[in-house]
Amino acid sequence: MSTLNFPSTFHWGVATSAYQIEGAANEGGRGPSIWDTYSHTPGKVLNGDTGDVACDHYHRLEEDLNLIQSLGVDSYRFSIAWPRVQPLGYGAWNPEGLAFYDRLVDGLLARGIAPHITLYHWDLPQGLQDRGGWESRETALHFAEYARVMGERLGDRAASICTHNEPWCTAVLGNELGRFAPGIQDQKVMLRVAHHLLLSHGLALQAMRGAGVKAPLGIVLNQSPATPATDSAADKALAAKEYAMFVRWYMDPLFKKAYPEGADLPVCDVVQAGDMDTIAQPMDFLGINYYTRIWSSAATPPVPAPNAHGVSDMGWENYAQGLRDLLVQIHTDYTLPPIFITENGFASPDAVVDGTVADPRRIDYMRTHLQALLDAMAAGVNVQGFFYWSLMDNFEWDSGYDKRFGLFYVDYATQVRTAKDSAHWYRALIAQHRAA
Ligand code: IFM
Repeated sequence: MSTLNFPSTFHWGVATSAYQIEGAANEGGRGPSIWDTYSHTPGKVLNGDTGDVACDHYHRLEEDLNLIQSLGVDSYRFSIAWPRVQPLGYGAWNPEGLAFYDRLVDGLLARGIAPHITLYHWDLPQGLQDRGGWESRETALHFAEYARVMGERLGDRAASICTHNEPWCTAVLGNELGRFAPGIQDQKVMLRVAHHLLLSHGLALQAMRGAGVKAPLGIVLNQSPATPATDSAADKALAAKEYAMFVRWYMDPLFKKAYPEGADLPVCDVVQAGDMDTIAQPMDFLGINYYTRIWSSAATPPVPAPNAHGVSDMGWENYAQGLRDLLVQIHTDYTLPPIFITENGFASPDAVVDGTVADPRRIDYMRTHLQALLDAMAAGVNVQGFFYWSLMDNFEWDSGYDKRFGLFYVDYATQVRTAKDSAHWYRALIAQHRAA
């Protein structure tokens, strides 16, 4: 541990999202989201799991704030459930929902923890999906209004506000592959959704800045470098294409005002004059979520990834070097604001034995990824903080409760949280940096 020497100004945090932990799906005036609809559709989520109860965080707020504090982190990243504060996504606001996030933010501040807010972590109000969802330009306009209201309400107390978490997942997993809500399988819809997500980000930044919101504003993207499986021209071309579809499709509009060449995607038919200028608003920070790399093999059958450091319970290769490579690549390709690693984490089939949870592979994953982060910083990348995903085990989307990413084990039958060995390790690491 002592070899991980981060600057004293570095921020340490943990991350969650609303639908994955809050529960109380039908309480406190919350409206339905697309994830309520999707998870209640038979066959969509493993074991028929839903976020109805999840970690019951809505009712256990104080206990969970104490858990966060017990780690010694200075930062907590969470998302606001749009349908909890505005049940339909347009029209009336819900005072009870707004009050919940006031309590969350104030509870963090009272414990000396900086609130990092995500406005959209995939739980679109069903009322907006019924009007076309992100395929409709109207949704981007509603999002900007939602951002303005939340910015005015919480912006004075937030350490940062991010518009979207991982728009690639919303667009591709939700609207092209149909694996996530709303479960659409249509590439044209995916392209419209991706564009409206980016547009809504730009409109939201304009709206918040116009309203005088002082909190730093940005977006969170999931990114991976793409490694060609061999030196063949076909594998190299595939890697370039996959990187363009996954990373550049979002980065180029945000930082270069254009969609990239080489992504092998049809022209998006909803781009209007001025949109690319709107999207490319200056940002105060960029959040990067990193889990693994893309392994690009054009062969049939594909050349398997080496997986020298094993795979997580998600089947994702443990490849820490990819974090360094990715950061150095985007630092070279774009003029970037300060970066936060807004998610990085490892799923393993944990179990409580005699009151403890041994998770050495998660600790190894964290240690090697933090070392890779230091390597990127040594190469000149401006990274200001790290958020482990996730504070506690939670609803892992189409995998339901089957996958455990948490530093705290959650027994869903009793809602008892148990610190895993990784929680103790992270706490010690942070304490060591504070002491130094
Ligand atoms: O649980 C998710 C999170 O909601 C978004 N980023 C990836 C995590 C692990 O799959």
